Amino acid sequence: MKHGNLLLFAIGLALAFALLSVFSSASSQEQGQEKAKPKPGTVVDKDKAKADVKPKPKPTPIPRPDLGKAKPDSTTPPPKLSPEEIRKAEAIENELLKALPPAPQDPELRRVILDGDEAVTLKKLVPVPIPHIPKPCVITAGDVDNFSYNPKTDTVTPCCLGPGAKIRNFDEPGVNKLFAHQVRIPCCKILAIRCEVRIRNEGELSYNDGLYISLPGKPCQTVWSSSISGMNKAWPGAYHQVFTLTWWLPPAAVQQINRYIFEAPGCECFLCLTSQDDHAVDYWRLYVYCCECPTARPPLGAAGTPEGSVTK
Ligand SMILES: [Ca+2]
Ligand SMILES: [Ca+2]
Ligand SMILES: [Ca+2]
Repeated sequence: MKHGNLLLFAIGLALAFALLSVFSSASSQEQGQEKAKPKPGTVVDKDKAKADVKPKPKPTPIPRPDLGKAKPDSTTPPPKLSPEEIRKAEAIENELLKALPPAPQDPELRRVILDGDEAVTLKKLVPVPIPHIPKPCVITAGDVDNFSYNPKTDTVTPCCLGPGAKIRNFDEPGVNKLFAHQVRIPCCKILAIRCEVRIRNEGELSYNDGLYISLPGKPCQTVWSSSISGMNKAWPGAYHQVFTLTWWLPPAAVQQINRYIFEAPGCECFLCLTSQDDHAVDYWRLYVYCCECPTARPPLGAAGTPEGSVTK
């Protein structure tokens, strides 16, 4: 009996196996993949699982934007430039930079004093001891709105640019444009100025971009300038990466601004905030620390108050 049962079982098993083989050979590749699926609870060999997944179709290459007409969005990778395109872009930049007032040669006017503790920095920057830290006059130019661009409202008041300059408004995307905007500053003796600007890398040759602060006039006089990479080693970072730069103007620059304020007719005082050329500008903000000692002139300009802000 036992042998008989065993024989029947063996025949059954052989038949089942034969049927299964026939079924398997006729099955599709998809079924094969399904068969390879691990049972619930088993450990998945991730590499093997990856190898089994159908390769994704190659993405269609993104057309390279025309120089100066780039309108990238945050999902587009930075366009990789060929050596020839780099040469072209450099030529465009060199032409563009001719519209800017010359950068100061004096190393004291090119110093970068990065933002630090307010009291400690003021103590270092102000030549005479101050009894207490005065409240700064805050001047905001442009809307603090994370680069929300509206061509009707984000317009700049251009300053210190030569004829034919390609001008960029606040929040305006794209490359090869100069940002230049005039702000009113308080008519006071200034102790120190802390600056803040929020910018976004727009690609192309953004690594060589720079910032300038000039005194309006004929000609304009640049009282401070720096390359952006000299202010933040992470610049330009990833395409469309946003940077908020904060720094103090060196005493030599403040001295020049004070001389200008002292001579400004009618106590009408302005600074020209400029930057070039492959980054968008969300806003600029200046914290102007006025000396509270009495002067013959009004302590503050009409548009600047410690609480308020002006855009022009
Ligand atoms: Ca805006
Ligand atoms: Ca550039
Ligand atoms: Ca803005």
